[in-house]
Amino acid sequence: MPKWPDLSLWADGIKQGDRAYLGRAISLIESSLPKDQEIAELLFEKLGQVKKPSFRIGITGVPGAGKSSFIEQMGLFITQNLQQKIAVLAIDPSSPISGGSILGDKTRMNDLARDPLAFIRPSPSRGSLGGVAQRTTETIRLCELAGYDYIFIETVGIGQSEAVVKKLSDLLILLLITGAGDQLQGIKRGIMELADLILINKADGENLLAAKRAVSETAQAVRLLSESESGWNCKVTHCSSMNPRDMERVWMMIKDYFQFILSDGWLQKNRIHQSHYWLHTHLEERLKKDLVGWLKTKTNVNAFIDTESEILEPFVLSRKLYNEYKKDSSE
Ligand SMILES: Nc1nc2c(ncn2[C@@H]2O[C@H](COP(=O)(O)OP(=O)(O)OP(=O)(O)O)[C@@H](O)[C@H]2O)c(=O)[nH]1
Ligand SMILES: [Mg+2]
Repeated sequence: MPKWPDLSLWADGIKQGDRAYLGRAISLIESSLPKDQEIAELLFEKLGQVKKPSFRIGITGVPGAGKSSFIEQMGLFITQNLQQKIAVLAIDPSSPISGGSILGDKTRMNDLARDPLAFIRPSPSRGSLGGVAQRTTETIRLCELAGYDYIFIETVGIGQSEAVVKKLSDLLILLLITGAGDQLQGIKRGIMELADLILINKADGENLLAAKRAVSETAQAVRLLSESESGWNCKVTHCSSMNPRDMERVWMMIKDYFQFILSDGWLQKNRIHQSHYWLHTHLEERLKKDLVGWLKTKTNVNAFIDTESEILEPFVLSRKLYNEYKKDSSE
């Protein structure tokens, strides 16, 4: 990466939809080097506001539920039938080392990756869930500035990332498969409350009947849940990524949902809520970094702990240290 890139060139490239510039800008965002962060901030200033409306779709479900396959087929449906652009991102809270399986061996989204209207970005490979998700908010914005109409965000791993992806998306789709085991029931309930659309997936071949049965059971369970903030009633249907007709049918449901949240103003309202949430998260992160950095410079902290005759309550000790930190920062 050049020391100080020509940001006007980068900004123009991104706005013209140049995927190479987009990729480079995302790497900049994901970098934890202070210098890169500074450049990224300047780049955002140059880029200005997103002009084109976009839709953000989170996809969650147990490992192997068929998320990547669904995104690929739905993505191809959108690019081929609607000639609109789609970007695919991933959130991976679970494996900072291996990264997500969005580009795993099983499903590389080969066909979609070759589509000039699609952009696929593997999951960020580093950091905490909060940190990764924060970068994802900026990555989404970059994709929108580059003119992508639909942004798909695939979660990798289950149990931690759904609440975060909910905060990143306008629509959350949950993929379930029949016979996935009862141990998931507890988790499922919590996630079902967040979902706007539930797909009983892999509804093909011998599995079709069982999937259709699961649709009515799940629809009953959903009716018992409390009403969503948007006022939308979660819909349940069966789906197979191997069946192009299912893509069309599910697409119509996605469209209905967006029409609903656009007409009652929820899309905008929710995005404002989400921005507030991420603003707070960014501020907390900055403060935390600052405080942790300060603590590292305080070689006497351990001595401070050791010299106390009694072990101090962490609560009390943290207050003492925090006061000292505030005193140091105001000097
Ligand atoms: N029969 C059938 N198989 C499917 C369908 N969708 C996906 N699969 C298969 O299920 C396996 C997992 O699919 P993926 O799309 O990788 O699932 P995923 O949820 O993205 O998996 P992870 O990212 O590893 O959590 C692959 O072998 C797919 O070929 C479907 O609609 N029907
Ligand atoms: Mg996947």
